[in-house]
Amino acid sequence: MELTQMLGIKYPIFQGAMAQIALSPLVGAVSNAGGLGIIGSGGFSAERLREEIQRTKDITDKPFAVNLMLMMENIPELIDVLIEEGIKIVTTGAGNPAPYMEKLKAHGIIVIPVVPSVKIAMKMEALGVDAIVAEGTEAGGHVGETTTMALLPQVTNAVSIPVIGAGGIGDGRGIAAAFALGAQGVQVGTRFLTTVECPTHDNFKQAVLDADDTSTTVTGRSIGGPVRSIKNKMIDEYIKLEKNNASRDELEKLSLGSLRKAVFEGNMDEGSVMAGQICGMCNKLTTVENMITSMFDEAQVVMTKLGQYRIKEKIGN
Ligand code: TUI
Repeated sequence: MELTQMLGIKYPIFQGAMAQIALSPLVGAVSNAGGLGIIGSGGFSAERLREEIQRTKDITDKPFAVNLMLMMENIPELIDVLIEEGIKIVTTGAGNPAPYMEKLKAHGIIVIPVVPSVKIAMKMEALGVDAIVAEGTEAGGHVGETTTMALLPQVTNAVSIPVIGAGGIGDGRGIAAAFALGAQGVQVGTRFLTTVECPTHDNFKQAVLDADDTSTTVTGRSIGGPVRSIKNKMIDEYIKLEKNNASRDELEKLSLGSLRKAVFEGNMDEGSVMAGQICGMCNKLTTVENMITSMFDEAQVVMTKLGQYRIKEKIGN
């Protein structure tokens, strides 16, 4: 079945479930525009998740999903809430959803994990998930090692369920490229940071608008939690600590609460400004609807042009 049909959406685009950012204003706008809005529940209590689901329902009557950040300790409580609220699509990140599969499937929930490698993609397919988001290291936040360009064709070869490409996709060319590599859809995070509806502090949006292709870096590898974010004073200090073999405690002390500092307080020196490498191309503030429709319009133009490309003429044959 087509991915769009399976999920009841118009455009095969997921909005990345960015922690503290993917809240009802953004999620509702994406679903209203025909994409799949996804609530990021990272850092939420059960009651906070319920509130955000209800707020989203006030904005849209279209399908939307909830993402479970599996490093959280209260996943069972969050699952009870999303079942009670009638959520039908769940994406997962940063871990293995195996312990929760039986319950989610028993409630008819579509489960779509985000994976960073072929090995984990195959493990997820064997677990009975419905589709997979294959996320390359270009993405923001918690990332794997493999690039989207290398990951997507290998994952689409390895599994027979639908694959959604993620990491470094920010315009119609990126969508066309993901399709060329075998994906049925895309997940986009960073490009949504420069939309009117994105509920971050203006300083956060400005940092993404101002960033270039080399503005991000990955920290946290030394403690097994690699995270991509825009370089700033906090990241410089983090890198120094990592070079000096600082303990997990020291590193966590520096990054504790730093995402909230950036997202809500607009503190661009001490905050964690998670964003993907495509931030260098996110230099215009647009509405969510405009962004989604123009991305797919552009993808269609690119794909038509490529369809007319005659390789044999180019090589004089
Ligand atoms: O999860 C993400 N991106 C995230 S989560 C996040 S919240 C956070 N905040 C502060 C520090 C660290 C995290 C920010 N960004 N993307 C999806 C993703 N999932 N990337 C990689 C994975 C992943 C990794 C290992 C998925 C599965 C996995 O292992 C599964 C297994 O079988 O062990």
